[in-house]
Amino acid sequence: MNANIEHVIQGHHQVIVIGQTGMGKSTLINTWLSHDQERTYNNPVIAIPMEHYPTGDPNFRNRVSTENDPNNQMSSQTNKCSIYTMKNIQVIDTPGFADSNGSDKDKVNLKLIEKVIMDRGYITAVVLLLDGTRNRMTPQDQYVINSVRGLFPDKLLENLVIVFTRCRSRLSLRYPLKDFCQNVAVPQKTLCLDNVVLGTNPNMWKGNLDLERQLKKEWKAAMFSMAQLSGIFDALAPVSNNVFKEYSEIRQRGMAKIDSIMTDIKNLSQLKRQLTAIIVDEEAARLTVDEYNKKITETSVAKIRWINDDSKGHSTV
Ligand SMILES: Nc1nc2c(ncn2[C@@H]2O[C@H](COP(=O)(O)OP(=O)(O)OP(=O)(O)O)[C@@H](O)[C@H]2O)c(=O)[nH]1
Ligand SMILES: [Mg+2]
Repeated sequence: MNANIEHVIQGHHQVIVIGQTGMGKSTLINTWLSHDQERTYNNPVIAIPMEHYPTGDPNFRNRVSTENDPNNQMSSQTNKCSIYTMKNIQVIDTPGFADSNGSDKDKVNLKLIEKVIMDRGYITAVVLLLDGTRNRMTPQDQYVINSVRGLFPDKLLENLVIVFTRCRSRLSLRYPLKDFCQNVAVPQKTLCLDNVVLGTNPNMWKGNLDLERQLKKEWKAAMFSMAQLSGIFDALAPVSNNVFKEYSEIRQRGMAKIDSIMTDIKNLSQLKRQLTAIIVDEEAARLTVDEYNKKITETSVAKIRWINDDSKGHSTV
């Protein structure tokens, strides 16, 4: 435990779960709570309502969650940070990045995540969810990664844990982890999890012995992953929100500098536009003068010719 953080509750970890929308954050938390409560596949904890389990159990929630309609898969299901309590872990569910509601919504969500970290006092780890079946970083992944880098100080990224969802084991892991380590941070731990049980309609398997046998296996694998996940945090030093505050201030100062540079650039562009307009005017004026001079010359020539025509005997003109 970090001695600088006075308000760390001994042995109590605070973990924030982040990731692109639809990556499985809420499903992971329900599975995690089920592991904590030693539940079976046919009696899971549903703290966060989901498509096939629309009724949430409020006993596991520290704060009122405002999940959207679980049947609407088009928009982010989680639009608020909610805290769920286990025996020695508090886990914070967050709204998904690259939200299908648009980037303005993302900015609001980033503020929500920032606020919840400030309010919590310290964070033990960041659990980032990525789709383990993807064999390359998508632009949306890149967007999530940039957001994570922008939001979290390096100190917090030292306590990064990646859960690869839709991926039962390392054998099916396709994600370019090397790229991730080079571009973002080296995670403390990576885990694979294919959370199919809570994603399947119970009406589909209830009473079907063969399917139930398969689900039991899937559940066992998921519970194993959850045990591994819960065991990671004791080895990590929690990061105080002071680090976050400092980083936030540095970021704000940086943003203010960028703003001022942008204003300078804007003023310079305006100046350039004005100069261009002056040059164009000047060229137009010069053209007019040139045209005028040309006209005068042509007129003079015409006049000279006229003199020439009427002055027989002159040889010079
Ligand atoms: N096959 C499979 N499906 C999953 C897994 N995790 C989640 N899903 C499904 O993916 C969908 C979205 O899961 P959620 O847990 O709501 O995702 P989320 O990250 O909380 O999404 P937002 O709240 O919108 O940010 C659901 O239909 C889940 O059943 C997984 O590991 N494997
Ligand atoms: Mg969610």
